[in-house]
Amino acid sequence: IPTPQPEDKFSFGLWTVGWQGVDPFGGATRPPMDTVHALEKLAELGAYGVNFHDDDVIPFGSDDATRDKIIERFKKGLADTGLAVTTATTNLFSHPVFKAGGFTNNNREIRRFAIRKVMRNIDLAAELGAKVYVAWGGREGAEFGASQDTAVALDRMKEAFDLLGQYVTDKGYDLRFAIEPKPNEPRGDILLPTIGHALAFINELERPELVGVNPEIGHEEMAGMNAAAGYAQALWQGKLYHIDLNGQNGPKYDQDLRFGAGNARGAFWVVDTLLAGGYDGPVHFDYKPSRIEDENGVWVTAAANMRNYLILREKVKAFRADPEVQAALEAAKLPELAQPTLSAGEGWEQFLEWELPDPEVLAAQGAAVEKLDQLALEHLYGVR
Ligand code: GLT
Ligand code: MN
Ligand code: MN
Ligand code: MN
Repeated sequence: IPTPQPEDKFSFGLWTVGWQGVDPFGGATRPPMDTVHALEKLAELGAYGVNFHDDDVIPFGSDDATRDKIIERFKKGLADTGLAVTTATTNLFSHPVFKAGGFTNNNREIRRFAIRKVMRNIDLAAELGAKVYVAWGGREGAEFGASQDTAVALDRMKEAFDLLGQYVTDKGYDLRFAIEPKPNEPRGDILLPTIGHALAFINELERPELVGVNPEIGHEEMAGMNAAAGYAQALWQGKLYHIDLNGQNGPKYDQDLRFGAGNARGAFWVVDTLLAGGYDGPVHFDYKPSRIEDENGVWVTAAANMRNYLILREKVKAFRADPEVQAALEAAKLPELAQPTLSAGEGWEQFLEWELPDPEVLAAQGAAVEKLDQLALEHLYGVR
């Protein structure tokens, strides 16, 4: 198994390794982690870059002088470790002011406060060289039917993204937004719950080219969706601007397991999809080291994310290069799907002249996909 290289572009949210283990039933199980210490450890393990919320680096409410000092120290940490800032984002969910949302809060002052918080961190993100700005609207949702007017909330969501698109354009920042869908948690229901909702929303924006998606494997699986298929559609639409890799075991609370744990077969297909689709952005992990681990356990999981990606990448490449797999793909008619359904120059008139085949004969043919899937499993299980 190869070791992590800069060209692998592995990146981590600072909130991942820094997670203190607070859950709805218990408080922190680990002390706060110094950000520069996190940079040093991640660099040592072979990471390429980091992603951060404003509040991960600069505690909420810091005065300007404190903020400047913290940023200077953080920049020095980046320079000393050589880590890139691939991505940045805004915390619009922890402080109680955002308890009922940021961009779509019914309270106009809170909406205005939220957008200003984002603009301020966009300036820092651009200064640090981030190319992607993630927007996870975890508190943009509701638990009660009448408490949120979904259509009007979407108007406000659009207003926020249009304003931010105007802002980065006027400032000349080389920064694109990536909306992160999630079906629920912490809100009962969250706006833009799936990749599909987000892609459709983006089409309604003033500058759709500035906005793509940041799908998280676990969030798709929480909704019972096939994450790889979602990534594939985002790639097909030219909208996969960022990825949050992690692990999940089916539809339940957001587990944020290290990548490769949880649904391992789903992870295999996600890597296959990313390679096939030519995804070349940061390979970013968004997970939570188990709260029953100490700091040593944190670094075990950080390394394991990258190692599992590299293991799966080897397996996917071996699967695709296997002559038996290629024959099985042929037998399952994958190349035939790549042929347009109508022939060159064939319009509907000519098409109507085509003599219909016997559907009973067509129905009797097997799809030959079990063999193909078994070969994939055998690669994954390590016996081929
Ligand atoms: C938070 C959330 C993640 C998002 C992050 C970006 S923060 O941990 O659960 O899925 O990617 O705001
Ligand atoms: Mn998650
Ligand atoms: Mn998360
Ligand atoms: Mn995420």
